[in-house]
Amino acid sequence: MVKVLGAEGLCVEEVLQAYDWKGQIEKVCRYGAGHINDTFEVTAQNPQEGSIDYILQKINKSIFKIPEQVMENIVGVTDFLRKKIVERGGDPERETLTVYKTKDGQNYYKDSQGEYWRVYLFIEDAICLQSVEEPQQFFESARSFGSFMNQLGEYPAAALHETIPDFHNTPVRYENLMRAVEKDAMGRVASVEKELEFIRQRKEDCFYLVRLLEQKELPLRVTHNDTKLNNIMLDSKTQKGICIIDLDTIMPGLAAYDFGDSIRFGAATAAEDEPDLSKVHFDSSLYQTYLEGYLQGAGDVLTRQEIDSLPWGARLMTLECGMRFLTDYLEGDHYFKISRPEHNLDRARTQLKLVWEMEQYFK
Ligand code: ADP
Ligand code: GN1
Ligand code: MG
Repeated sequence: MVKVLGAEGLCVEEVLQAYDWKGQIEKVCRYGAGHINDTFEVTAQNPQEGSIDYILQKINKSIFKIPEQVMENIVGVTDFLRKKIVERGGDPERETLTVYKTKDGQNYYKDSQGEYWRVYLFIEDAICLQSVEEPQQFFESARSFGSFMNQLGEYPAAALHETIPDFHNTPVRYENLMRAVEKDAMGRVASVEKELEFIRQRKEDCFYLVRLLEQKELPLRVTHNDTKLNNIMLDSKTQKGICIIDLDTIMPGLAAYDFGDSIRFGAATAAEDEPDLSKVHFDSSLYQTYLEGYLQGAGDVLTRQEIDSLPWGARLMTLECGMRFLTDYLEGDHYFKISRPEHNLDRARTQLKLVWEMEQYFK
């Protein structure tokens, strides 16, 4: 009997049948700290090899409207990376995600409820951090994200589907928030006037990067777009970046988006959802550490203007994420997973506090 934990109402048993596992399935357990998909660790027992793990994920199709396109992007990019890893003598099963195919040779399984599932090989002997423990870890993650963008420089960007339109279009995120304020679906607007005022004062800032893009001052690149620290695995022994995961939002974007999103999450003294704001500060020393690692990893591809845009990436990705959390709070928490009533509000507040401190630092 397979032990299944945290999958009430989902067709896990049916999904398990769709795959040829390399052993007897023992356990399926909810896993990780992602805000979007439903992630499970599947443990199989093999008489020769012992325990073998897999990652099983139900794709969030209310967010990723065309899951087939998400999978096409992921398979395209990981196939491309796999070739490069093999050429340099690396281990492709640890250094990029491997989509494990169904019995029918498909990259995903659509269950009888219409939900989309995928399986990845589990990246073994690696850690996934929720916060920086040692600056060196942040440096290594920066190097990996920088070199990820560098390697994808030759990837045909036109082949990528836009899995979430306007994902990092900060003015659009601002407008979405204003629409949520107008609707006030949950009657929560009155309690967040202070936060809204802070954001309204920064309306003009929201346009900074999109304008430079429009004016062709900044080039579009193939970017990850969700570069927080728990979307990279570090080798348990060497602590070096081994594999970049969560490839759902790989799309054309700006280097400043990837850089900024890492800073927003990693260069902070407290968790993204810390309710006690007195604990939340921007850590400028971690910022400098990340900058150094990112520039090293990106190599010589970044233009002068791109390098100059990185601090704006940090400010705007943080402001944007704060606006997204606040929008979700006002709309009734339908986007980000929450585990307490004011979770999204706490998240929004940490982001806005970080923005304010970044502004003082980058003045
Ligand atoms: P979400 O989109 O919900 O953030 P992720 O793809 O980031 O989902 O996965 C959630 C978590 O699961 C990650 O933060 C990581 O801890 C773990 N994870 C995902 N893929 C793998 C993998 N191939 N090997 C090991 N752990 C993984
Ligand atoms: C989500 O999927 P996850 O948890 O890695 C979100 C990011 C946000 C982040 C905030 C597809 O990332 O954009 O920055 O939460 N991903 C999506 O923690 O919306
Ligand atoms: Mg994730």
